[in-house]
This record gives sequence, C-alpha cells and structure tokens, in this order.
Amino acid sequence: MIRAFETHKIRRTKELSSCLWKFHTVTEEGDGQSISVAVPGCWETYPETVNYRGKGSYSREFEAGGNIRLEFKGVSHTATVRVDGQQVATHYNAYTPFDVVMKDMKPGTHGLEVEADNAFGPDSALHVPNDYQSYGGISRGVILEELGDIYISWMHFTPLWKGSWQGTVQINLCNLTDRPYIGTLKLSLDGKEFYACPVQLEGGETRVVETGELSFEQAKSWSPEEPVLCMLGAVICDAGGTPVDDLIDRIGFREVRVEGKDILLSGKKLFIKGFCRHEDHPQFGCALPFEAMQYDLMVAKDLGANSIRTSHYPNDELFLDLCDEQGILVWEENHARGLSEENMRNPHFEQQCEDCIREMITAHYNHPSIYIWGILNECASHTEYGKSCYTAQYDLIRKLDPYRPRSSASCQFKTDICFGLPEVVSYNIYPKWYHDTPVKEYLEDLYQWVQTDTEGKGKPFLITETGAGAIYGYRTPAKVKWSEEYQAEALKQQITAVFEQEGCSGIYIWQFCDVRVCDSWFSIRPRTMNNKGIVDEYRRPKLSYEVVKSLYKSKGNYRE
Ligand code: ADA
Repeated sequence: MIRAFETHKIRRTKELSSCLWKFHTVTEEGDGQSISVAVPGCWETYPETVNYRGKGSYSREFEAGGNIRLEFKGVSHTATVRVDGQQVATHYNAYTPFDVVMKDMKPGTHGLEVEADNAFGPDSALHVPNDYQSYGGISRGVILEELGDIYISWMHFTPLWKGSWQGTVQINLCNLTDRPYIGTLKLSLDGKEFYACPVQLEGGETRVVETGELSFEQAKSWSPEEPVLCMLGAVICDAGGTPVDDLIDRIGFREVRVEGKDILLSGKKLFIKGFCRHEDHPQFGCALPFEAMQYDLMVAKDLGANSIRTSHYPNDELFLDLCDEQGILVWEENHARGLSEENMRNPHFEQQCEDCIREMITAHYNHPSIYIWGILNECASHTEYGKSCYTAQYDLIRKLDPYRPRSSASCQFKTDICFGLPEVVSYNIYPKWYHDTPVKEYLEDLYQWVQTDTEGKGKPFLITETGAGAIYGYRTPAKVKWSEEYQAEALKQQITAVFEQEGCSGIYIWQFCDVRVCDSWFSIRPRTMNNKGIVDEYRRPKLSYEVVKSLYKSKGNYRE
C-alpha cells in the first residue's frame, strides 16, 4: 500500500511492492544465496542478515512499454537502480522518494534490480552510526507508471485565509517529447471543476503553471478536532480535449502562522502534546506496514497526544496520510541527528541535506497535518560554521515553502547562536535523566536566558525532547534509573514543569517506543536499544503510560 487514497484515475499505475522480490547479499567474496522476501522490508528482519551491513540486491520483473516512470518511496540508504542490466538511477538517503523516467521502452517484460547499501563511510554524511538504526533494504513502496507525451510531476496547494478560504495551486508539467505540446489543464475540488487554462510547452520543457489566488468560499477548515480533507485533482487534456494525464492529492484548508510567542493554527494558539517517533519495529525494522503505523497513531491518541515529531528524518507518506486523516499535527524534519561541526564539514553534508530538504518538501507540501519544518536536530548550532549551515538550510526551506514556520531542536544549553534564524525556538532537555537540576528550575533558567540574551526573545518556545529511560518490566522499590517507576516519576515532573512554564507552546516526549540503535552505542544503551519509550518496542505500555495519559488528557489543543 503506497498511499491512503488513489492518486491517479487516468495515468496507468501499478504497485511493484506489496509482493515478493528476490534478494541476495552482495559482498567482495561474491553474492549470497538468493531468497524470496517481502518488499517493502529491511534485511535486518530476514533470519540470515539480522546484523548485515553492506550491499543487498533486490530484483523482480515488470511488464510495460513506452514512457515509463518508476518511483521509489524509500530505499535504505543508498540505491542503485538497474533496468535490463543498465544503471538508470542512483539515490542517497533512506527517507526521501526519488524517481526515474525512461522514454520509449520496448513493450514487454523487463528486469528491475535495486541494489541497496547501508554501509557507513566518508561518502555518507547523514547516515552515520547513531542512536537509531540505519536499516538496509527497499523500505518503502515502489510504483510503476506508464506516461504519455506529457505528465504532471507535482502539484502544490497553498491555503490562504482572507476572511474566507482562498488558495493557490502550482502544477509542474513535463513534456517528454521533443515537439511543442498544446493542451488544457483543468483543476477540480472534490470532483467539481474550478479552474482551466491552456498550456503550451516547448519540446522537452518542464514548467510550473501557477493559478494565482482563487476563492474557495465553501471550503471547511481542517483542524485536529475536525480534520476535513478535500480531493484536489489536476488533469491535462490534449488539443482534442482528451484527458491524457492526471494527479490527485488530498488537501486541507488551514493556516499556520506565528504571532508573538504563539503558533497559530487558523488563528488559534496551538498547544502541542506530542511524541518523538522513530520508524522502528522489531518485526518490520523501519518498514512499518499500514496496520502497524495506524496502531502507533491509535496508541498516541489514546495517550492524549495531538502531535508527532518525525525524529530525525522525513517519514513514509502513508504515515502522513494517516496523520492528515486523524488530525495529528506533524513536526517533520530533515535527516540529521547530533552532528558535530566536524561532521558538518564532511564535503557531502551540504548537498545531502539540500537534497533531503528539497525532496521532503516537494513530496510532502500538501499535507495539512505538517505545521512546521524542522532541521538539524542537535547539531552544531553553537559555532559560526554551524550557523552558516543552519542559515543555508533555513533559506532553502523558505524558498520551497514560504508559509510554514521553521525550527531546530537544540541541545546547546545557553550557547546556541542560531535563534535569530527560525520562527520557533526549540530545546531538547533531560533534567532528571542526564543531570539532576530540578526540572522547573532548569527550564525557567533556560527560558529566561532565551528571552534576555538571545535573538529567540519573543518567539514561540517548544520543548522538543524530554524523557527518561526504563527497561520494560524492570520494577523495583528502589525506583532507580532504568526502572519503570523512575521513568514514570521523571516524566510526571518534566511534563508538569513544561505545562506550567510561561511562554511555552508545548512538549514532545522522547520517545514514543523503544528503538534499536547502532551497535557502537551499546555501552550507554542497555539491550542496544534506546529505552526511553513510553511503550517498549512491541508497544507494550510501561508504568509511565498512565501518567502521561492523564497529564496529556488534562490539557486541550490550544493555549488559553
Ligand atoms: C537526544 C537526541 C535523540 C536521543 C536522545 C537520548 O536528545 O535528539 O535522538 O538520542 O537524545 O535518548 O538521549
């Protein structure tokens, strides 16, 4: 399953995932034994490759002809794609989609091979040994599409509140022929056509068509309480009026704006009660199926949460679809965790971050649930070089999306120099876990420093991580660290302090569930897992579950 709804009625598409592919490892000693595996999937979930790091080859055949587009929603973490033995694409980063268009293919059966590589090394600036697992494999869906002469590669909708709902649409068209193309573009909302314009493209041209501001006076607003969604359809018709290509996406009418110390959702002051969540599951690795994603959201909702932070990378779009449907606000972030200035000076860092941001925003722009873009979790926001990287990335986001607020989860206690750049100031804090300063005192002190000594003064302030570790089932009257009792008490104090902190727009608990981490983290991570989940890796609740639930449920979605 790729998306929660149909994205084409005219374009011929076929899912190449949700079935078995052939898989074997690729090493200098030769190829491993070929086995049948489910795609999407991660090889850490196959019996023989639980701890394998390196290259793996996935293959299958497909039938098609003419202009073909293959889209990969995520291959972890470097992909080389071959069709009929010829290399047609390469891509770095597990967490963003990429595609390849091949023109004039002979009708018939073709061989598809995807070689995935999850090795660490100097070429990989973002996938580094980290406090989560970089799995290997085709971890998200694969789609085959047959295109005509022209196709719509993306469509972005921006809702604008001007006393009633207005909006603009941008549609990116690609002419695959070397001849001029003349046709018509038509847009519809929930099946009703509201816009049409002639389109004319030169041979080989790719062009963005913009509608200008349009009125949607009847539109209902999207909100966490009433997540109303509409189907936006774009159709290209040829000169004779025959529909030749289409793209359908789901949108919501809502506006996110920052005013003083508040993040406003359609004019209301948001209060975030959230969880940081890794895509991780003992049975599926990072390739969670639809049912497991939905189960996580059901648990998060039961806990009283209204938001998920996609720490520390863009998520599977199916998960975002589910958040749109269920009114869960999303902090979506680019891929980076805990990189030092030295890491950020890796010659590939800038380009790999830029690609990730560009692919994330292009693909996810329309999701009403995404209320903020995050970048560079806990990186070097305390150095001048680091600041230059933050500046470049924030600028890029602004070019790609002028509307959503931006932020970074900082851990630079009283040394961050980047708060002048984003609209929202965010901190990760771990009092009662990594140090013993009383939570309230620590938070007040930090907040006062932001307000008096930094360019973050007067901006909204979020706690993007707080939490404590607990090994599932470890209970002891001594209530020591790693016990469920300790975690429950620590969270109680942390959440209460954040709720009481003046000027604070909300909290994300680190983290939703326990996750597997890279082996090199074993010494500070019992079980080689990050054990700060409110539920364990099997989603079994720890003692903190009821504590978090009663606190989260005691507060609404908005600040008074
Ligand atoms: C950091 C980091 C998380 C996780 C957490 C922890 O704040 O952003 O990825 O590593 O610490 O568990 O210590």
